[in-house]
Amino acid sequence: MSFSEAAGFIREHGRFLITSHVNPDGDGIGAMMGLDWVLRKLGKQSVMVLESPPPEIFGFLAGYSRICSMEGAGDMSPFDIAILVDSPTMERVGRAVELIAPNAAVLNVDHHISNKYFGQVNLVEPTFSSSAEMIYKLALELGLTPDRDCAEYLYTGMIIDTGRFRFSNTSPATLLTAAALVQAGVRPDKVSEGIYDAKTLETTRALGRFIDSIQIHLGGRAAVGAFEHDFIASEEYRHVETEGFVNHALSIRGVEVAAFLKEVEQGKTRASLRSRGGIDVNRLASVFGGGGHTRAAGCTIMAPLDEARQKLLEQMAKGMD
Ligand SMILES: [Mn+2]
Repeated sequence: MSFSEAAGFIREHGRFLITSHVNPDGDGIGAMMGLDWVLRKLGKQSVMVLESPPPEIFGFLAGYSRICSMEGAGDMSPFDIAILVDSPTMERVGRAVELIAPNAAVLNVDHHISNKYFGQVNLVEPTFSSSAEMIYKLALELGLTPDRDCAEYLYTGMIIDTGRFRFSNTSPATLLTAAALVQAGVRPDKVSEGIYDAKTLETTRALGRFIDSIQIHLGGRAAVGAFEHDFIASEEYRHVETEGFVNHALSIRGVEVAAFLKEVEQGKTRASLRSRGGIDVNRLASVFGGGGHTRAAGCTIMAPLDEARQKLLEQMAKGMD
C-alpha cells in the first residue's frame, strides 16, 4: 500500500478518529498530533483519543490538550472512520477500540515489522525510523508542508524512536526529514530539553533504582533490570516516566540484549526489550505474544517477576549461538 493510497483514504472522508497504542511513546503522540494537524489543515474534523491520559512529559507540545483519554471522551459515539498510528495491532489501542464502529473504515499507519495489516488501507513501512517520519511523507503527499508546530510533533516522534538519531533506524532519509523539520522552525535544543531535561524528581530517582536492579546474565551478553509490583503500585511511581531506562542496561560493555521488566499487576509482567543487532527482539517478544522492531520490542508475560525473568532468559539463550 502506498502513500498515495493512504492520501486517497484521507481525501475521501470527512471526520476521523485518530488513536495509537496504549502507553504511547513520543512517536505515537507525535505521529497522532502531526496527523491531526494535517487533517485539520485539509478542513477535516479530527478527534484524538487514547485509552489513558497521555504522558505529561510531552505536554510542551502546542495543542497537547487536544488529546483526550477514554475517560475524557465521555459518551462520544463510535467513529465510522479511524486512523491508527504506530500500533501493530487493533488490540494494542486498548479500550480506545470502543470508539471504532464495528464496520468502520480503518487506515493503519505504522512502521512496526510485527504489524498485522488490520486496516482497510495499510500503510506499513518498517524501513521508516518512526511513524512520525511516515506522517511527514504523507503530509507532503497531501500537498502540505508542516508549520513549526507540526514539525515539532514529528521531530519529537523521530528523536524518541531513533534515540536522538543514534539507532540503526536512522537512515539518510530520516536525517533529511529531520533537516526539513528544523528548517520549518523546530528548535532541536528546545525539543530535547522538553523531553530529556524536564524529568520529575521521582523519574530521576527511579532511574537510579532501575540501574541498581540490573543483573547480568548469559555470560555477560544479557542485562535485565526490573521493578517489582510494590513499587509500580506506589504513590511515588505515579510521577515516574520510564521511557529510555532500558537503554542504560543495553549500554553496558558486552551486553547484546537488554530487558526492563515491570510487574504491572500481580502475576503479569511487562517486558521492554532492546538489542544491538545479533538478537532479534521482535522474534523474542513474539514468543510471548508481543512484537515491535528487530532492535526494540515489547511483550507481556503472564507470570510474576522472577518467573517472567527465567522464561525470558531461556528464550534469550535460544536466540544466541
Ligand atoms: Mn514508533
